[in-house]
Amino acid sequence: MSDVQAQPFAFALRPAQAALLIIDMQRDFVEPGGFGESLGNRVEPLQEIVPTVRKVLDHWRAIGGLVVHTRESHAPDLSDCPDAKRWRGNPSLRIGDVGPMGRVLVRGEPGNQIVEALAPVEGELVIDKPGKGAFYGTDLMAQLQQRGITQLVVMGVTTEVCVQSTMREANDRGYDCLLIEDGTASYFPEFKAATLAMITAQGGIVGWTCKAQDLLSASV
Ligand code: TIU
Repeated sequence: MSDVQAQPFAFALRPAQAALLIIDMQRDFVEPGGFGESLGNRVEPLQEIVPTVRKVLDHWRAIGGLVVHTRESHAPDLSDCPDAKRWRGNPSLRIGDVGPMGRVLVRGEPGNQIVEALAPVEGELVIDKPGKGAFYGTDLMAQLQQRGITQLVVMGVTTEVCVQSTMREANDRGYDCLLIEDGTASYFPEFKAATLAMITAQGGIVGWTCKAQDLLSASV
């Protein structure tokens, strides 16, 4: 056990029972020409966290911890994409449309791959998720239970959408979650700040947050 300096108070990390959960660091959101940009967003704030996510990923790999990557993705026939999700708003590219990186948010397409710097390696789990939360419509919980995981160290994008949804789902399922502040990003800096604040408010109502360096400095 190792105490990580965190908000709203120290996080008692048990590395053998903890997984590193990296949410949706896929080209669709992080690179120009993808779904994120089609919604009218600038992707630069998401690109900026890649080196920090990599640093924590390298550390986690070095200590032999379980790594779980997720991708927001749909089946090629879009059978797992509700009409409400596909037709909402007025994006320049809808889910399933062909864009510069193939079909948007469709499994197996180039844009659906995790960015090269963070690509999964053998032995790491990759969870394809049709929703914003990583537990909805996936076997994530069964995979974690099989491995005795009770704590999640969370990074990825976007802070207030898929990261927060996943942390809330995890919280309700009994997981302690520690979000790496500089390992998560939003297209809207003010939404990121608000999300970090609401996670740790009320005695950690959703979980904990800390800087990447706080995790790396904790002796494990
Ligand atoms: N649009 C946005 O901020 N996020 C998403 O659509 N998905 C994820 O957060 N992964």
